[in-house]
Amino acid sequence: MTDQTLEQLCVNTIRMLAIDGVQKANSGHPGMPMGMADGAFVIWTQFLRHNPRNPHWFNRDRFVLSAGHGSMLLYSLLHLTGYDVSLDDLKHFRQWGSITPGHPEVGLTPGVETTTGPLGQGFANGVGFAIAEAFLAANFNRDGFDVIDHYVYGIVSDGDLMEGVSHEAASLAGHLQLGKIIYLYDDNHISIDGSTDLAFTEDRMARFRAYGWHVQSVDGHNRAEIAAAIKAAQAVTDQPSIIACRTHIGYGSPNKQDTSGVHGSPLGAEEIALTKKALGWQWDEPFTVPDAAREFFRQAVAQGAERESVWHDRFAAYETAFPAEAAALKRAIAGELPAGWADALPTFTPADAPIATRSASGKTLNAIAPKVPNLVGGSADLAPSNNTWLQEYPAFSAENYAGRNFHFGVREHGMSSILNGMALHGGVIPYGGTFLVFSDYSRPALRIAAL
Ligand SMILES: Cc1ncc(C[n+]2csc(CCOP(=O)(O)OP(=O)(O)O)c2C)c(N)n1
Repeated sequence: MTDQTLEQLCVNTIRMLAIDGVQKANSGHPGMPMGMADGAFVIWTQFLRHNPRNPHWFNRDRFVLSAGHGSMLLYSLLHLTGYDVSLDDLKHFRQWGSITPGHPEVGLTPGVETTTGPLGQGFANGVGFAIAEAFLAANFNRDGFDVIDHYVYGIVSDGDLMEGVSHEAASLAGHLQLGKIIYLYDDNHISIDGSTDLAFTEDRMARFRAYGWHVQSVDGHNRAEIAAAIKAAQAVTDQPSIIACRTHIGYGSPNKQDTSGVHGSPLGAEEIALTKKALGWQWDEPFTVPDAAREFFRQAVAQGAERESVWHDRFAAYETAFPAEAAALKRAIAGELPAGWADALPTFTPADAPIATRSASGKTLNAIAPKVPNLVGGSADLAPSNNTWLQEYPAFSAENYAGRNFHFGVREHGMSSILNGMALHGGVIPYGGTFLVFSDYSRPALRIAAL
């Protein structure tokens, strides 16, 4: 088998697992996984540094499937690359009690980095991942010891880019020059109502250029082009990257490709048979994973173990050279608070003069800030009113990622979704503030955080 034929077999395996999962559940979204299988294959087999046997390895690259309805794409990749997601789990897609719900849920499925489904939020969560990475790298890395150094990859869809929260997060990410973000945009011209021409006609990539992003466009089914674009994106370190991949939703389905009909409905037995024929898929049995494809994907297990082990060696050398920093970083990663962190907490009693809750909050934040160095946060342009500013510390900015105070701008939904990403990344304890009346704009992210 040539490399190209093997790659094609692997990509079609992803497609077929998604088709079969949705067909068996009799609900779900096959179109997006079929269209983005090439792009996802390139990220997951050529770029993503992860360890399927330890989804919690701290320095792993993060992958965000912002278009969460394409969950079968992610579940197929998790299964194929060797996470604890079995073929049986794929067969129980969307079933009560399974680890493969309709949309990805963090904490339920190994390898799922964030809960997605409400479009746009995953985009912003990824910005939070990148901010946490930048903050930890700036504070803890030392010359020759890049112990924190990873990318944030993601797949974002038309729906993601239509939602306001992605506009807010993209604007801030460009301003902050977060170069570790690399998103593939599933530019398939289709959403639920039909063509994106019905409601989404601006020049999307010009918009991202204006935000300060590095922008490229490729044929989303040309894997060499996609890989070259990701390499080019990696080389640009002071701009987030978006790569518009012109894809065909439902790729391979003779009658449903390029239609909204394949977005959120099973293909049906007849169309599956036709699709198999069109893709040159020779197996009748659903959920078939050809041995050659499994073997190829499963290289991720040995590679992942090796990558994590190299990182542990680097961390051990760092610990010898910088014991205090290493101890603080380990504590931050473990989510532990330093001993005595509460000693400086102010007390408020009924005998005291009345105090506004935002003043009490500000006093408390500033009292514990020196003791808890990874406490970071800010406000949606209301820092002086909400008392979120940590007085003794600088701002987080493109010039200083070590700063602890965030200017989120007037972007409540973006701020809160970014905070969710920062919290999920780990290593930082994020907070955000606004007035209660404006917190309604944060509500979708608060709801997801509460879940
Ligand atoms: C906030 C939010 N609103 C509505 C939906 C329902 N919904 C799911 S997918 C989708 C749009 C699909 O278009 P696109 O993002 O281009 O995905 P594709 O059709 O390419 O799979 C919508 C409106 C949602 N998931 N989240």
